[in-house]
Amino acid sequence: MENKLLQKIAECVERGKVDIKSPHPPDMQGSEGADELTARALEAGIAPHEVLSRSLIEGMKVVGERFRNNEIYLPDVLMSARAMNAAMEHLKPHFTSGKVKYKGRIVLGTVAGDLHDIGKKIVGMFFEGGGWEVIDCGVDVSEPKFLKSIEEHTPDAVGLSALLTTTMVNMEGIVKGIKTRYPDIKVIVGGAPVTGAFADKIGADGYSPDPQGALDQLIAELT
Ligand code: B1M
Repeated sequence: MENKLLQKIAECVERGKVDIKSPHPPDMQGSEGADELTARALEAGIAPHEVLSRSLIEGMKVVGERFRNNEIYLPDVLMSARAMNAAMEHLKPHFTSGKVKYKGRIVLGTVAGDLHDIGKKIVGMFFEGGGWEVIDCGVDVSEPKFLKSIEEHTPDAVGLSALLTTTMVNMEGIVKGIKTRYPDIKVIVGGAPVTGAFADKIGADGYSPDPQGALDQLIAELT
């Protein structure tokens, strides 16, 4: 029953089925979507981490492969992103600790030119779950925007995300700008095309391919 439910949620992400009211895709009209099924999975006691990794991330992997192979197009990918976001709304409270005293503060953003925000939001959820205060600057965040947010919020760390090979190069200027003005602030980078070697080359303090690794690295850097 658990596997079946998780499989159904993954299918909703793959097909872009947001909720029961959503008319897309036509052959799934009237059936529950990522929204309702995720709520049901949590009610049934399935761990939020399981839903995230086995349904949402797995479903999105399939979407990426189909998009790369020209089997689906941008509007389909957008519907999948909506379905994933609807599911994530249910998971979010389970990842946040609810602690009043934060362990640290991080400014997060997807770098200039890049509109992908799902992975960055998940990173934010892990940090909140780890007791950090997260200031999410959103997507398409330029160096001046990061600097303004740092000035305003005085974080311990900044996290940069990029999903495109054409935008990860924008990380270099942003990292340099931050490190020049705020040498003590730790800067960590991530996102599918980013590698440890690239992070070293651009002068970032840390890199992780996944959210938990980013959290662990920052804790190690700051203690
Ligand atoms: Co785009 N897209 N997209 N897209 N999209 C990719 C990234 C792509 C790989 C698809 C493909 O071709 N197979 C490809 C990039 C190729 C490349 O550069 N190598 C691509 C392309 C080409 C494009 C456009 C250029 C398409 C076009 O217009 N022709 C365009 C660019 C728009 C722009 O940004 N300027 C575009 C647009 C979009 C949508 C808007 C439709 C939508 C985004 C919606 C949204 O985010 N709200 C979208 C989506 C959904 C994808 C795919 C299918 C899924 C991305 C995703 O959300 N993955 C993606 C293919 C894929 O990745 N399979 C693709 C799920 C998410 C949980 O994983 O984001 O990797 P991810 O995050 C992970 C880790 O990377 C890591 O942790 C996260 C959780 O596990 N991580 C960090 C991320 N940030 C981190 C930071 C850290 C640490 C870890 O520390 C700070």
